[in-house]
Amino acid sequence: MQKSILIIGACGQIGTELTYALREKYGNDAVVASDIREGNESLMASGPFELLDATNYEQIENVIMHYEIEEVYLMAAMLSATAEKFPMRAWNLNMNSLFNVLNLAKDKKISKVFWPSSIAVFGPNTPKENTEQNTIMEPSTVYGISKQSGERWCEYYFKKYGVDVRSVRYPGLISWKTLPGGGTTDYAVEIYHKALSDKKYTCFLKEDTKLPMMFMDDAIRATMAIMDADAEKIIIRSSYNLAAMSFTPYEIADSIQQHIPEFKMDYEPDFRQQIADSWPSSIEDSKAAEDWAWKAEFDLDKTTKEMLGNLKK
Ligand code: AKB
Repeated sequence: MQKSILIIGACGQIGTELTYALREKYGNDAVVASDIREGNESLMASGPFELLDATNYEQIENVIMHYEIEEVYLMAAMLSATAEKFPMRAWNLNMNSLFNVLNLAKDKKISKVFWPSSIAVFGPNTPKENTEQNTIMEPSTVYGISKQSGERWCEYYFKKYGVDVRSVRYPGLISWKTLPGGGTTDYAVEIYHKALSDKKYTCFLKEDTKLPMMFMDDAIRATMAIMDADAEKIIIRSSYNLAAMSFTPYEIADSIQQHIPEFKMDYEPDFRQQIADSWPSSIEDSKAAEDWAWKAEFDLDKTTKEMLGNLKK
C-alpha cells in the first residue's frame, strides 16, 4: 500500500530508526525525513530529506503540499533533562510543533498524526508500581508538563474536530543506531558504549532508581502498530501507557557483567536524580494490549545482548 509520510525530527534517536523502518515498509520515496539539522549519512542517502523547523507552520505546510503528505510523525521534542535548563524553549518547541501539526490535520491537509508522549506525564504523587493508564498525574518537570498538556490537546482535537491523532507514552528507550540527547533515561544507552570502550561507567542516577525502559525495536513496532490499527480500535486519544521492562542502574550493570565481567560501575547522582524520582518505577499497559494487541518482546538480558553485539560491530 502506497502512502506518503512525513517524519518531523527524523534525525533524533527515535526518528532515525522510525525513518528506516517506515522506508522499509512503504518504500524510500514514500517517507520524507525532516529535521532542523541533517542526519547521519545512511539516513540522508536512503530517501528524501527536508530541513525544517517544527515550530514553523509554513515550512511544515509547504513540505506537506509539495510531497502530498498524508501522515505525519512528529518526533521533534526537547527531552526532560535539557528542558529543565531551557524551560521556555522546551515549551515553545514541544507545544508549538504539536499545534502546527494538529491544526494541519484539523484543516484536512493531512489525515493522520502520530505524536509521542512519555512516562514523564506522571509525577511524584503518582503510584510508583504498575502505574495505571488513568491515575494521579501532576508532572513536576517542564517536559512532563508539556507532554501532559499535549495529551489533553490531542484528545481535544480528536473529540472536537475529529483529528485522527494517535499516541503512546514511551518509557526510556534503548538503542544502538543513534544516541539519545537530553533525557533522564539516557544513562541506559551510554552505559553500553562505555562498557565496551572503557569497561567502566559513572552513572548519574542512584543504583536503586528503577525506571520503565524499552528496547528501540519494541518502540518502533508499537509506533507502527498503533498507526496501522483501525481507527475505531484506538479508544484512548490522549496517549496509551506502554511497557516492556523496568530495571535499576545496578541491574543493568549486572546484566552487562554477564558479558563483560570486568565492567565496573560507580554512581554520582546529579540533577537528573530528582527527575527520575518523580517518575513511575513500572507501568501497566493492558489498554494497549486490549485495544491494538500490543506486546513487548525485549527484556533486559535480550536488550543487553543486542546492544553489546551491535555496538561491538
Ligand atoms: C527522557 O528521559 O526525557 C525521555 C523520556 C522518558 O521521555 N527518555
